Amino acid sequence: MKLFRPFNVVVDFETGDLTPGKKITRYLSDIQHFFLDKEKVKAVLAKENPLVYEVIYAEVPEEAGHLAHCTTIIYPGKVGNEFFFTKGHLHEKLETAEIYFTLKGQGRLIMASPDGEECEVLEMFPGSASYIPPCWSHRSVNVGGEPLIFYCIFFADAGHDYATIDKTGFPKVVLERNGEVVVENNPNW
Ligand code: S6P
Ligand code: ZN
Repeated sequence: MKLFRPFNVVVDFETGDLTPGKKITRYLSDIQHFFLDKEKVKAVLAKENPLVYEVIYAEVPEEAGHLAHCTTIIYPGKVGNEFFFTKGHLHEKLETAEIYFTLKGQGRLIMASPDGEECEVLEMFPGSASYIPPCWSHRSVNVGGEPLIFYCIFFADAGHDYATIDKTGFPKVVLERNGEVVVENNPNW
């Protein structure tokens, strides 16, 4: 049996950098179809294409038994009154759970059952360890004025199903109203 060697990565709690790691970037154009206000999205994109979030993965084989881990950095921003968020997904292996440990910033974690009948929204804040049980889709939202940074641990063979969320979005949206963070039903659900 070939042994996989133990290794460290180093996480910078201030910037979310994870070293050594592999970074992916998501710009507004990558997630534009999820935002409620299509005109506002168009107006922003006509001027710039802001970086919405980055994910930095430790390099672990995508095989059963391994634990994948990464940081996510969601930059502060809104389209209209809707806060920046991640695409969101289900795990292809539905029965795999995940943990998000928040290092910096303020957020909301929207989770839904596969049929969307059940939906829960947890607060994310420095020190919160949010448990995403098996079968819940998940999207995180930055509701603050600084980057939201969290560290995720999940089964390395979980896989990511983005297609379902692409079609449906999430049952709830997180908006700013009169300076307050509010969670409302998604009018397009
Ligand atoms: C992976 C885990 C996170 C997300 C990341 C970006 O299972 O839930 O690492 O991948 O927060 O979100 P998304 O929806 O673009 O993958
Ligand atoms: Zn996940």
